[in-house]
Amino acid sequence: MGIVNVTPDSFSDGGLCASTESALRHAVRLIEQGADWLDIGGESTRPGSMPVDVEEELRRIIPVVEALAGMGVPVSVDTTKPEVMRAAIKAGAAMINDVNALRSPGALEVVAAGGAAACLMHMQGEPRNMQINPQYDDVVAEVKEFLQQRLDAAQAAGITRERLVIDPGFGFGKMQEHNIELLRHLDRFSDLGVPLMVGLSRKAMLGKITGNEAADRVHASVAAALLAATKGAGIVRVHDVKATRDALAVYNAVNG
Ligand code: 9MG
Repeated sequence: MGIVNVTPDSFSDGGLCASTESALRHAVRLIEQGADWLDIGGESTRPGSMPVDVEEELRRIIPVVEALAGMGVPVSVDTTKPEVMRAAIKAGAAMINDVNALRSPGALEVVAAGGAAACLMHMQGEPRNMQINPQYDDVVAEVKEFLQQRLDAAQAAGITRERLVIDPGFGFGKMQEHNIELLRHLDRFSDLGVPLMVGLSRKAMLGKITGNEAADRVHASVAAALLAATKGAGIVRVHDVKATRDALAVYNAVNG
């Protein structure tokens, strides 16, 4: 899944696709490089970021979603707001990627009625405060328990299991030791019985390991995506599609 942030302030590519035209140019490049999905976002979720209002988020993403869906590209929309989810599904989005796991009032109902798929991600806190002292006794067990509860809530609201994906939410209310522990034990999420998505691309976790700035984390990101794939991730959300595709091709040639 290739990332298209239609924002002025995302952590590793802020401003790259701030207009509809530049977002579409970038999106087409990612498809040519082998992305199966594009994830379109109009609000940054980086630590410390502030929310944008519904109108601004719609203004940023809807023209991009309409154009890509019109070309037959599978589009996911990264949003936590039910109003944006509804408009995105109407514009052709096939999946809602919600870092808040459809916890906003009305979100479950909008996705259930719209017939889209949903990625339910774990986050402790919210982007503006999530990195202030996050705490866990057993991070893997607690993240799993949360995701199981959200899967149950989604199904109770009428979103069938085949439409659901889970994500442990690397960097969302987690210290370095929590991120490492989650990646080490990623295979334990497979017993939740739905596809697993991960986002590790260019994240601070990789900067802490390598000492590199965000723009210089491509190699670490590819290594992390590959490691995640070997531990059961079926969808990797990445900035660097070509490099990730090549690494996965080598892996798949050997492991089928
Ligand atoms: C929007 N966004 C940023 N990081 C993410 C991650 O790790 N997973 C998902 N599902 N979305 C993310």
